[in-house]
Amino acid sequence: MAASNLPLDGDRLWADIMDLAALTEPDRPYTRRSFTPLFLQGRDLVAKRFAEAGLTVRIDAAGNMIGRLEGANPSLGVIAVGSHSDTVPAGGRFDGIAGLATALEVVRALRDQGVRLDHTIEVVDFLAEEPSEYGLSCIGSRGMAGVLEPSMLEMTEPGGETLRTALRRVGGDPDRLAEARRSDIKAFLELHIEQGIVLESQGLDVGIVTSLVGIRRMEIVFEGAADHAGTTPMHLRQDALVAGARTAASVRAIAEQLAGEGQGYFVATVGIFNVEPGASNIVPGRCRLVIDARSTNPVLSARFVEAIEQESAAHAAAVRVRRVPIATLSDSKPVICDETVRAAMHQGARDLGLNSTDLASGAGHDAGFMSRICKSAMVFVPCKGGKSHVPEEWSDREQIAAGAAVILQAVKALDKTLS
Ligand code: HGY
Ligand code: MN
Ligand code: MN
Repeated sequence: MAASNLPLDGDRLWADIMDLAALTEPDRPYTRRSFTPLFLQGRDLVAKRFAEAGLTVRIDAAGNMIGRLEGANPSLGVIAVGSHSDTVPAGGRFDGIAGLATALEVVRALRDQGVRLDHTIEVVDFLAEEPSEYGLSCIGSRGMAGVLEPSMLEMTEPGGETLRTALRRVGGDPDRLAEARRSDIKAFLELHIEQGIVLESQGLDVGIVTSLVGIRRMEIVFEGAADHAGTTPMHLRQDALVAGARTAASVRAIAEQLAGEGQGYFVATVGIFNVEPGASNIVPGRCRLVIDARSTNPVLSARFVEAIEQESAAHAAAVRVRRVPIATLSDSKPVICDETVRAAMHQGARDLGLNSTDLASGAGHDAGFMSRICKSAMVFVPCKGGKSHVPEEWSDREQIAAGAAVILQAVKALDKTLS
């Protein structure tokens, strides 16, 4: 559908996305990691756009930036729309940002049409949706859902700063996290690029998300003995990297087996693999890996954890290194998206003459944590080649505008039906 026929300004929406994309580490596009000065620059830009759109702007105790426009009947509570402005390292311009810009455009379009909702509307830039340097993802939406636990605040980034300190740096307040938990939000809607190939390959305009996978992130550390690479005979080595590499191979093998059983979606990845001291002529004394395992079926996840426990211990013993007890960095359960919000999204697509389909999400999103406190659902738009978390990530202006219009239609409909 041409963006010109849509009830919002697709060019204005696109400009917000491109303006944020310009705020990247120059040598590693597109990178705007949470908690960094660049991230805060991005927030300043977004806060300005929020204010220009007539929103009052605040940072809640969990570090979320929230733009708010009171409704005609504030006692009805809040309809929230949003996503995240942080990126993965060398990621794309649309993951999170397209959803945040959409939320802002919804508010502007309502204003342009002279529509004042009965519900209050809030636009939310959730803090650190991507796995942060502290090891935790969805920090802000966990906070809004009341599950950002005190123990998580003690997680540290490689330089030793705690999440507690970092949260203060971005305007949050770790001592008042209880205030971040919301009970007045009636519905949450999020637009996101699909980060997969279904919509593009089937020529579909939007996907209405049915469920989100559960995600478990585990850290495994092997401690051996650093030694001279030239003078240490093979049988005397305690090479931590060998245990780590064999464990990474086990992750792949176990995941392929579980995925092939037809008992539900299962994937697992080793995306972080550190070796110390990290010199060509030193036998590695320490190896750290982080596993990201995802499934729609908790039984498969539990079987994966059990198998990795056993195989990583065996790999450590085989090369006489110690495996530190496996640390669970995070463990989010699978989420079923709300039927009422999904129906409003499908109806919005039909009203706009767009074709929509139901679609499960293999990616995690803030909408997952928001489902703990309100009716929550998502609209996916196609992304080129299904690629995401890479600089080539792309979605067309018209595709994003169409998805944003579905969100707009759904917000207007829910404003009437939720009350
Ligand atoms: O990793 C994810 O699933 C999301 O893109 N943060
Ligand atoms: Mn992402
Ligand atoms: Mn995202």
